Amino acid sequence: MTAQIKPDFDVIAVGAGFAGLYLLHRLRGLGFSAKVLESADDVGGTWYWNRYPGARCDIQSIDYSYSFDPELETEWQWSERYATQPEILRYLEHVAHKHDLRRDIQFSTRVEVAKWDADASLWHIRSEAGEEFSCRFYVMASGCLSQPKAPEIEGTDRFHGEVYYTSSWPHEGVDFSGKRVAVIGTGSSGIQSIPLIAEQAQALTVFQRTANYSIPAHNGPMPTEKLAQLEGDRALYREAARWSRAGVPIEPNEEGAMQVSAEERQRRYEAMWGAGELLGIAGAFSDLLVDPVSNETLCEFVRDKIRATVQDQATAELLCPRGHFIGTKRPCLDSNYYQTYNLPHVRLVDLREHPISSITEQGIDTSDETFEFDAIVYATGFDAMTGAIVAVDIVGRDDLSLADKWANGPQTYLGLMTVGFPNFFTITGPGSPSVLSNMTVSIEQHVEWIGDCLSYLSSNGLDVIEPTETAEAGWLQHVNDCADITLYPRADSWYMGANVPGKPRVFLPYVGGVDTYRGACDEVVSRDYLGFRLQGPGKQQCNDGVVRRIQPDVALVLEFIDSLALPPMESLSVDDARAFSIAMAAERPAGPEIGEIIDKVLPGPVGELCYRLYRPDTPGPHPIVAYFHGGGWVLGGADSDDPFCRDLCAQSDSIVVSINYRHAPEDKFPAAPNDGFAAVQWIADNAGMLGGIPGQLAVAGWSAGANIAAVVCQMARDGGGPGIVGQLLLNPVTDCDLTRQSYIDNADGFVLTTALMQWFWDHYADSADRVDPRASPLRASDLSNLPPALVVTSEFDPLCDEGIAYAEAMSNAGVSVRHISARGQIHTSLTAVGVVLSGAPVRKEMGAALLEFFGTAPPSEL
Ligand code: N01
Repeated sequence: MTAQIKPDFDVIAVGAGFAGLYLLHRLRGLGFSAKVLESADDVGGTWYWNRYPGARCDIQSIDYSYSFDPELETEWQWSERYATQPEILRYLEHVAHKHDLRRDIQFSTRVEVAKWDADASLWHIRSEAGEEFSCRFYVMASGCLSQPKAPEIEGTDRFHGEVYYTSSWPHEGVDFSGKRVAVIGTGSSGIQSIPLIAEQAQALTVFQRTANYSIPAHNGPMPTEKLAQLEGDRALYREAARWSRAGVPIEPNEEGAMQVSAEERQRRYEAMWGAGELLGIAGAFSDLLVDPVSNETLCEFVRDKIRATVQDQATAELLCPRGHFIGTKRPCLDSNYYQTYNLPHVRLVDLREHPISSITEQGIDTSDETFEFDAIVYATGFDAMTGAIVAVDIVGRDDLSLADKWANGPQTYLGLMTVGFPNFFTITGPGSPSVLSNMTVSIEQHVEWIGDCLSYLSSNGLDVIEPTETAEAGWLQHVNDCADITLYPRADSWYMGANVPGKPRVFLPYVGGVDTYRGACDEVVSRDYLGFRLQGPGKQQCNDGVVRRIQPDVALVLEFIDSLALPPMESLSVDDARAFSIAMAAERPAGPEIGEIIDKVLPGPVGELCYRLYRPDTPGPHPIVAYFHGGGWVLGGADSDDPFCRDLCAQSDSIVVSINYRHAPEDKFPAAPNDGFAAVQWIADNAGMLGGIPGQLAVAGWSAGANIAAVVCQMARDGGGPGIVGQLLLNPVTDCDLTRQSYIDNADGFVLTTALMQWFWDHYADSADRVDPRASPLRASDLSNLPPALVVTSEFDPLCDEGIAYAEAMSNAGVSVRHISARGQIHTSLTAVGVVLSGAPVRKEMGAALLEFFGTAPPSEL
């Protein structure tokens, strides 16, 4: 495909808000010809349209500012901590004027169709008025919250009074003095406007469908401390924002809400309430957006504040949000919102109890009341993130329409591009941090990435770029992986598309963080535009692949471990390695509460063996799982696997007996399997005494422990018992061959390294012994008649291939085997209970498999 025809412009962008303005400036600077098409008659985007009373930013003004122009930084002074809409609009007008941007913006022009011309490698754009343009690259800089959603209320066109939408407020303003006013909707727009409308109106009735969490803004002059921080070193401050979690430089909190006392929690929440920072809400503790119990503590704190503010307790209760976790619908920042309900002329109507049946000529009818109004204000929100994009009929390769492609939810690579639509970019598109971040920081990042990309193409004789299917599917998976470990998907929010009837329910933005996201975008570039197909006259290049394959929480653990700059375990003495692993284990969350934990001893082949018994809190007797801990036959003990054993006990409603077999190098092979076999025999013989059900015995193990569990099954088969109903093998060591592909692919960087595995084997077994099936169970000449097995392998584990090989070999020998391949997990992550949340579904499946071994159906809540 070659570009023969010269288009009207290198780039056409839709929208003259924060994104379009900077894009235009940036592209000009890079030498591209660019045109912005804007439906309004001036610049401003969202700040042009949303002129309702009380409209302000809710990220502090100095953060909600461009950083690309150092001069602008000092010449523009914000008058308030949270700037009003008129001031932000003046700011954007100033930027447009200063950089002479208006000359390349065509106003009052709504784009209707954009069509890719594959033969000419360019986009044809048509406006509503029928005007046509062509361009090489087409960019939607149309904003995430710019396509108003229809109110979806019966009879909206019948009302004879005044009608206003917060999303397109009259420029001349509205005087509500002496009027009876209705406001429908209590999201950010409603919550910001209600106090000011109440100041004017003779009577105000607020129709609330879902109560929202809001905290006071404590607006005022710019805080001097914050200003000093910025002015101390502007470049440093802005760079810190670029590499922060949400686009504002705030130190992340590493502590969970339940890790501190109730008094300390209250103190932190009071501080958060006093600070008036939207990002401070979820930032009060590290786990508020992932842990329901922690989150509920903050929900209740806010409800108490509402009860303390609103005098009428019935109204206060209606204003108390329920049914969604704080932060999972976008929370609000307000000025006197709850106080407004103490005014005698303000009334709240709960639409859950009294739904609107119709808008009438005179007002609003609910299921049991008729209201008359002079004006109705709709603050009913937007078709967020995708609405404005698919509002244009965008047609890509092979006549593919974007609306069709995204019918089941948007698919993008990095939230920047989408397969089938070459040379088409979205700024802050779905799948990027966008609405979960300080928009200005995310906008600047996208503009700069796109500018750099176009420069790269032009300087390399390339003119077409499009992501690959692999890269896009991988990114979508990553976006979902990030969302799935949070509470976000549980809420009916616009983040989930749930506010628009018929819109697919998918999590739209990227919740992995601005910093992580920027890292991914940079990495894509540094790896020769990984996941993009680039073409030019007579040439093309493509380094296909997926930029983020590790589960996001596993990646955080790896980052943390990296930051400790530890010496490799295999460089330590055995004693030091043991001391280190004990110290690491002490830092973890404890795991779930269960009925009882007992430490005792049982007779081993050459002396007593310690065991730890975990009993569920349900009435017994229970089946028993004999468990063998991991640690390469050298490290570990009951403590090392304690959280995982608790979890296994809770998930499987079974007694777990964790056996502390003898360790190498003091006791080399075959001490461990001999101990394991003896212990399992003893447990089978003493099941009743342990509170177990005789005959209901399974074995389980992780890593070297799974090796012992597998070997015990073979020994029990060959030794005539005891009967074992199932084997759960998590990342098992099954063979001494360290040359399999997974040893090469995952040799380093995922905690268990190939070198460390070599170290374990060297301590455990002499070369001649390693091929013994009691060390390498995969080498057994007969794998038939073994208990049913669940084999779990982790994608980024040197042991992955030998686990799969064992599962296949058993299956080929007629054993009933299920294999779970844990995507994005490493050797140590599935046992990291309470840390690696993405492992929870696999842990649940392990519990369910044990129940199945015991012939018990998994409880429905599992
Ligand atoms: O819209 P929303 P918004 N009958 O969707 C209700 C940004 N923003 O314009 O929750 C009755 O949040 C709906 O009820 P429910 C910010 O990101 C920023 O307020 O669907 N009620 C909800 O209460 C924000 O999140 C600022 O049950 C109906 C409300 O209308 C986003 O824009 C300021 C209804 C809509 O709330 C959107 O905010 C303003 C119906 N048929 C906005 N349909 C800043 O401060 C909808 N509702 C920067």
